[in-house]
Order: sequence, then C-alpha cells, then structure tokens
Amino acid sequence: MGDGDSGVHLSRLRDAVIGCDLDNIESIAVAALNSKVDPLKAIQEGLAGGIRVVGERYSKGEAYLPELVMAANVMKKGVAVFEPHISEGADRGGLGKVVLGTVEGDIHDIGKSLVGTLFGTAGFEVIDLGVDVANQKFVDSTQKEQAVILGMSALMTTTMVSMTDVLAALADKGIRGKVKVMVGGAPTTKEWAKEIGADAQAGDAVEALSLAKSMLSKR
Ligand code: B1M
Repeated sequence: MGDGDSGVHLSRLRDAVIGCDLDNIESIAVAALNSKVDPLKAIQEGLAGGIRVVGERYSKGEAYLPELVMAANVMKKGVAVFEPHISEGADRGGLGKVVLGTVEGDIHDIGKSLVGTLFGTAGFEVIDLGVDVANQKFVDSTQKEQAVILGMSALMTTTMVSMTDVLAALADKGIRGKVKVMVGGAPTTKEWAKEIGADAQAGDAVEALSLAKSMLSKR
C-alpha cells in the first residue's frame, strides 16, 4: 500500500478518537488492517495521534473529562483490533520475565499495555501488575519472579516520583543490581531516568523493546 493510502486510514483512526466515534472505530480499524496498514503504526500514529489532540484540548479547558474518558474508550476499542496482529514471531517467554505496571496513584494504562504487548510478542514473559501499583508490589514481584526487567509507566508529573521510591526500595532489598529498570510515560525523560538511577527510559513502545534487548545483551 502506498503512503498516501496509509495516510487516509491513519487520519480516519485519529479522527475517530477525536470525534469519540465508539460506534464506527471497529470498522475503521478493520478497514485499515485489510488495507495492510502496519498495526503498530495504526496505534502509534493513528489512534494515539487522536488521543494526544484530545489531551491537549483537555489541558486547555477546551474539552472536559467525559470526552477524555470517551476518547480513551474509543482508543482502547481500536487497539484491541490491532493488538493481535502485532507479532515479531519470536519464541514466547524465552527472553526472560518482565514485571510491568503503572505506578501508584496513576490509572493510565493504554501506553503501558502497548509496551507489554510488544515485549510479549518479542519473546519476553510479561507479568503485568496493572495500574496504581503499590511501590512495594513492584519490588516484591521483581524478586519473586526473578525478573530481568522491571518496567514502570507514569503519565503524570505527580505520580512519576514513585519511581524514585521503588528504586530505593530495590536497593534496600539488595536486588537493585539483579534487574534492569526501565521507566516510561509522557512526563518521563532520559535526563530524569539518569537522575533517579534507572537504566533506561523509552519514549515509545518500539524504543522500549529495542532498549530492553540491547540492555540485556550487554549484561
Ligand atoms: Co489523563 N492525563 N487523567 N486520562 N490523560 C494526561 C496524562 C494529561 C497529561 C492530560 C492533560 O492534562 N494534558 C494529564 C496529566 C497532567 C500531569 O502530568 N499532572 C492527565 C490528567 C490530569 C488526568 C486526571 C487527573 C483527570 C481527572 O480526573 N481530573 C485523571 C487521572 C486519574 C489517575 O490516574 N489517578 C486522568 C484520567 C484519564 C482517563 C481515564 C480519562 C484516560 C486514561 C484511560 C486509560 O489509560 N485507561 C486519560 C487519558 C487517555 C489521557 C491522555 C489524553 C492520553 C494518554 C494515552 O493513553 N496516550 C493524556 C495526555 C497525553 O499523554 N498527551 C492524559 C496514548 C498512549 C499510547 O501513549 O501513554 O504516552 P502513552 O504511552 C506511550 C509512551 O509514553 C511510552 O510508550 C507508549 C506507547 O508508545 N510508554 C512507555 C508509556 N509507558 C511506558 C513504559 C516504558 C516505556 C515506554 O517502560 C516501562
């Protein structure tokens, strides 16, 4: 498919999220799949492009919470169509365990789940702790599962600080050196990750996977 055609599908996906079009998102997503639009691109550039617009409107007071909730539901319905088609075809679970979750006080899970999907299809065994995960739970699960990577997601400036506490708790328990810690989510940056002593920060799910693989190959 030419870039032009793909662009039409990506804008339809974006517009469906912006327009909170819950009734039509499935058929729009299926049409994109049938036209061979890359499922990951459809999520990251189509659906996520739309949710970013709604998020910006919300922060300017041009959209209200019910609209944000509705747009997120549309996004999730769209993601559900594409997710089964994201596959690297690698051997499942063979790369080790990844404990993943959204930090305490934070219920945003769309990006975190996308990261989990990608890790799963690439051959990691993903233990997704969900959202609003207590700091101690991250630490306990990392130890219990003997995870090779602990991944924490935060979407708010007010919740990303929990990552610092988890890193400190890992050190207290004597297991900081046994696991690579990756952080991500819109407010996080590479500088922040370095400052708090995390091993990596990723701006999107694709980067997360490539950093995970390169971190482990250097162990
Ligand atoms: Co909320 N929200 N929200 N929200 N929301 C933000 C984050 C906000 C920036 C919107 C804004 O004001 N512009 C703002 C936070 C401001 C701040 O920093 N303080 C905000 C707010 C304020 C809130 C509430 C407080 C609103 C309220 O109740 N008054 C509330 C918070 C509740 C809580 O958590 N306690 C709230 C609620 C919600 C909804 C429920 C409506 C919904 C979430 C639905 C859900 O997740 N199930 C929602 C949404 C959708 C958003 C925005 C619009 C979009 C987030 C999203 O899903 N993006 C968001 C604005 C924005 O981010 N621009 C916003 C799409 C997703 C694919 O991208 O999550 O960035 P993202 O994930 C990417 C990368 O970041 C990266 O890879 C992902 C895939 O490529 N990544 C990782 C993410 N995690 C990673 C982990 C990694 C590596 C990479 O390693 C482990």
